[in-house]
Amino acid sequence: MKVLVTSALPYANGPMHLGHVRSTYIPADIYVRFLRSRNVDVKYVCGTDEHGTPIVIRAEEEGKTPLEIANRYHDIIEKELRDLGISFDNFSQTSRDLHHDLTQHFYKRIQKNGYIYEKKVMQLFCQKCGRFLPDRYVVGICSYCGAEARGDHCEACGRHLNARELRNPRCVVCGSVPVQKETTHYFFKLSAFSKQLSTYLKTAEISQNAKNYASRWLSELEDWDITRDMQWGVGIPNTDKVFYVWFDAPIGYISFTKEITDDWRDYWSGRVVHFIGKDIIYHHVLFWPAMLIAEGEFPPPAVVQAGGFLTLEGEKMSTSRNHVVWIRDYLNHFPPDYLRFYLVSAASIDQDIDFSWRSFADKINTELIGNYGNFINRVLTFCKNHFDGTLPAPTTFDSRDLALINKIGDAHSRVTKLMEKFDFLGAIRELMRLSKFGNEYFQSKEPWKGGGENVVYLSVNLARSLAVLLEPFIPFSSKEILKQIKTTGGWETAGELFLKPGHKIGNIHPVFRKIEESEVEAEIKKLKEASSSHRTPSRTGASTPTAKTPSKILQKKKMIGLDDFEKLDLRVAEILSVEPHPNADKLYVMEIDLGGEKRQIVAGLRKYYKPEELRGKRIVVIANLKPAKLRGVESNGMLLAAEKDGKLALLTIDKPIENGAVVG
Ligand code: B3M
Ligand code: ZN
Repeated sequence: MKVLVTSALPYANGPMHLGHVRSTYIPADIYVRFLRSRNVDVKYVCGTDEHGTPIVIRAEEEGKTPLEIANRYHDIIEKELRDLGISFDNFSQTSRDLHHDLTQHFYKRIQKNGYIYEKKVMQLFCQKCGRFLPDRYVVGICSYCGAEARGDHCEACGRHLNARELRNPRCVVCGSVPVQKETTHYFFKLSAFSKQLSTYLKTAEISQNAKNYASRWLSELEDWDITRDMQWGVGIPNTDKVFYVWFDAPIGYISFTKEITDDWRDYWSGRVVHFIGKDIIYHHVLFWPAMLIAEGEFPPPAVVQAGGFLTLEGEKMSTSRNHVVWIRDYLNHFPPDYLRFYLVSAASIDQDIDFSWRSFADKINTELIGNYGNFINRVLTFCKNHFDGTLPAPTTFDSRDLALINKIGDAHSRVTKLMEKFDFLGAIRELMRLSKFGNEYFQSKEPWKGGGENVVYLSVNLARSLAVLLEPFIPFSSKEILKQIKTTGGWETAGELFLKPGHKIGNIHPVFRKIEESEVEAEIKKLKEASSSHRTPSRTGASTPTAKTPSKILQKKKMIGLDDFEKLDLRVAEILSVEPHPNADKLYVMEIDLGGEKRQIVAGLRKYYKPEELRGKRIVVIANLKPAKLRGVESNGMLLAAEKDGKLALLTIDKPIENGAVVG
């Protein structure tokens, strides 16, 4: 049976960071390497998702074409992922002709089968920019949960949104309030599939988190607007519009297969396995299977595995605050296998986990190196030094030898079953237990006291088995260890004593290096510096640390006495007027009343508030801050605001009190 594995297509609008790789690329690659090692006929495809508003917005910001941006990030992302050992058979692009042709073919078949209809709709239109505002061109408040959301999706409640469902919408480019304008759109009849999707959810191998999430939506499936009034994307035949990026992107899974093999239809009629992040479950277990059923040529995907999220040092990752670890930076300092090992062995893939440099170093130093690396090293060194690198013929096995032989066979079959069930955490734990058993065996047999034929013969075989079974997880070091042992891989041979007496091992040297405490400290420092220098340049008090618990706050800023606090002259002020800053598009120039005294302050609020929302607001300001010029305009004080994850809220006064009242 042919197997086709995919990872979600990264948007080609920026480099990769740690959060991207954990949920989809590393698990998919582990699975694919496992299948290849078992000689399964598997292809692994992926590529950059190059349509949609994120790329266009980035292109506009940089004065480039969307294709230039897409090509640039396609190359960067591919290199980063391949350097991490992600072994795609194809890493393509959705901007290619083949993909456009296949998308249109798909659409025509879905239409012919009666699942597309046309409808006049009202869409948000920015009069200042002179264009419709699809998806990420607009931001506002999610009408379901009240959080700040983009036009197509609310991250807080996970809903797929229509931009018109946003309260208080604004154009992301110019900040204007859009108007509504009529346009004709094409809709996909998703609502016609609730029965089939309900059966699908019950029968397919879908990770439990995805099943639970998707089942909730089955009874409220709405038809899906697949049209966008913009230029960049796959053209809808006979119109001047393009498909919504989420219509064409999953078709990429098929077009990228078609690009590399004439047997693409067989792969798509075989077992298709999708690895995704948990934020795109809706698209993969509802939209996409329905599209496939509607198109009619291929069955819906057999497997969908949704990975959890990663936080970094206890906080949500944020590219805007630069609270991230970029893959390139990571690779400049540490081996790819360390990251792969850590991300898989920290928790099961469907769980959210926290990446901290300290726990990373601990896990690598104690488990990967202290246990496994140590076993490999001592066994191969002993074989080299005492048996001239040649496997001796064993003598009669005693009970400990036999226990080891059994362990190798048992672990092999257990790990195989766990891998088949996508339980990579279970598999790696099993392998670490086997390695630990190997260390204990070697130690207890004391081969340095003489004899040692059985120990060396069995231990070098175990070293090989471990390297073969760990290859999907840590391919670079496995390759090196297998080279040192002078042998090859092959999953099925890892449960036996594959190496025979007389086998000569090659040159040896330690494969792993310890992570030093100084490296951990340097990384933590780098992260702190990067995120503090990237905070929004504003006088809003936005650099207040955001953390969940008081103890975390205390970790970030040193303790102060009351006298330090009393140096601040905090006052209630009223905002009288708000004007855009003449030279800075993030700033407002505001006039405030401090109880008889009027002042001018400059604040970076433009992204978050409209002038009319600010006028008349009663806020808290630091009144004794030395005046400073911000982009040429003097600011006489600083207002207080709270910021977290790109959201910002002003501190306001909850009861009437005079302007100028002291806050303390
Ligand atoms: N481009 C990236 C994401 O939302 C999006 C995935 C497409 S998969 C077909 O994670
Ligand atoms: Zn606009």
